[in-house]
Formats: sequence, C-alpha cells, structure tokens
Amino acid sequence: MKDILAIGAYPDWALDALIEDFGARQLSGPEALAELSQEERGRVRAVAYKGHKAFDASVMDMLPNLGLIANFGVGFDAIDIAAASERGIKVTNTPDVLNDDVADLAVALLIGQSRKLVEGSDWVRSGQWAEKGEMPMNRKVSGGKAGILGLGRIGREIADRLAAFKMEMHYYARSPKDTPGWTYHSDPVELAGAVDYLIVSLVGGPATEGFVTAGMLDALGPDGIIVNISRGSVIDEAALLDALEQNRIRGAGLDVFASEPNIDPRFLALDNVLLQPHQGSDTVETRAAMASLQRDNLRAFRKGEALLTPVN
Ligand code: 8YV
Repeated sequence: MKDILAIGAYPDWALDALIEDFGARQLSGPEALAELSQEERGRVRAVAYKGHKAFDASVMDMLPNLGLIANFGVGFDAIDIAAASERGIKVTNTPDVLNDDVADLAVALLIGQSRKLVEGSDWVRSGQWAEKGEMPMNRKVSGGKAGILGLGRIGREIADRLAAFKMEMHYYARSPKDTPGWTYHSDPVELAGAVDYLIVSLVGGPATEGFVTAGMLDALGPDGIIVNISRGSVIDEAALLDALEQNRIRGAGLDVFASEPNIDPRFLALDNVLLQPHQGSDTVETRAAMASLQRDNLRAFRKGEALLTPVN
C-alpha cells in the first residue's frame, strides 16, 4: 500500500532507499498530485518532501489523511507550518547534520571572493600568468572584521571558523549569546557598519523576507563583502544587485538566490560576485545523513513513536 509519497527531485540512491524502506511512490513536485486519483491521494499518510516549491494549504488539502511532512533539509520555509498545524499534520526537518558543510561553504565563499580564487584559476588557465606575471592583488581575510547575521546553529559554526582566522567577531541575534570577546549588535545596520565581511545565516521565511536592506548594504560599504548561505529571500535582491553594479559594496559570495535555479540574469554580468548553485549541504556524506534522518522520522511516524526532529 503506497501510503508514503516522495515528492521532489531525489537522487537515485535516496529514492531507492525510500522505495525499499517504505514502498514510497515518487512525484516530481506538489503540482503532480493532480495526476493522482482521489482514492490514491486519500491513502497518503506521509510525504518525504524535497524542494523549495510551496507546500501550502492548497497542497495539504489534496491529501486529506496526511499526518507527516518529513522535509529533506533544515530550512522549511517552503512549507506552511501554520496550515500544517491547523490540519494536525506534523512536520520534521534535518537540522544539525548539515551545519559543518554549510559553514564550510560560507567560509569558502568569503575567502574565495576576497582572495579572488576563480579569477586566479582563470589567470593560470588563460596563460595570463606566463604572459603578464602576477595577477592583480586581492584582499586579506585573516584579522578582518566579520559580522554574523543570525547566530543559530549554522551561524555559530561559521563564527567559530572565522574566529580561528583571528577575525574580530561581531554578530546580530534576537538576544546576546554567551560569546566572550564577540560584540553583540541589536541593530543589524549597526552590525553591517562595524564589519568588512557580513555573513547571512538567518532562517528563511516571511519573518526575514528582505531583512538585508539597501541601508544595510550601504552601511557595509565599498570595502565590504556579503556572503549568503541561508535563503535568497533574506536579502532585498534588487537592492543587492544595485549595490554590486554601482560598486557600493566590494562583492558578494552567494549560494542562494530569490529565484532558483533561474537566477536574475543581472548577476551573470557582474565581476564582483562568486556564485554557487545552492550546494551548501550537497556533499556525499551530509546528503546521506540528511536522507537517513528523513527516513528515521518517517519510520518513527509509522511506528507511532516520537518524531526525532519535529518542527511543529
Ligand atoms: C537543500 C537546504 O538544498 O537544508 C536546507 O535548508 O537549503 C539544503 O540543504 C535542500 O533542502 C534540499 O532540497
């Protein structure tokens, strides 16, 4: 009996495990639910969800017996949690197992952008090294001033890494944390004004939409670099593009965008951005851990046991 749907673009190994463990049936996205009969939809008790398309009330109402949405990912901004709770639907996510990878990528984006690693590689490959000599100078990272916007689980991992680069640490969070020697800013604009490197690690969703404003980018200033590994929605993207085009900030390292994977083409014309395809957690090791945690939640739900990582 197919009571579990795997909705989203799963790699074969993850889908195979969902089929083997639960006899799951795959759908490409929530819109494909319309292809199922009412009877098939009525049988569905749980969804293993992977993706960033909206899983909202209208989707939930197509699955009248849904009891669990097990999300593949820590961020659940695509899922309307209030609508799920109203319907008695539990939601789980995959926190912690991806913290290291996402933090590693944030640091890589920061260093890669400041030390111009892509340009350096191009300098070698294009023969300019042999032809012209040293590449144009870039900018020092160690000992600089770093600002973490959102000191949650991932933000903390990023901060710990940057502190090891002898950086002066600043952060914004809803309340000060136990971080001796680091400077807390209750005002995000003040944080941006105090640092050279601003790393965005706030959760996505309506509460943080457009949190990084033009004013914050101007406070960061022409020497500043912004890195985003959370959600594109957290930054006012039009304001970011304006600031980059007008060199009002030095650059950006971005793994996430407002519209993925069809990002705003204005990004592609810029030479002061380092762009990545939302690959923060995309290592063999971490994706295996995320898939396993998702399946553990499905298993617990099936057995009527406590969910491992509940959201609501
Ligand atoms: C994944 C993510 O890209 O965990 C998250 O919140 O954004 C990423 O790890 C995504 O969830 C997988 O589809």
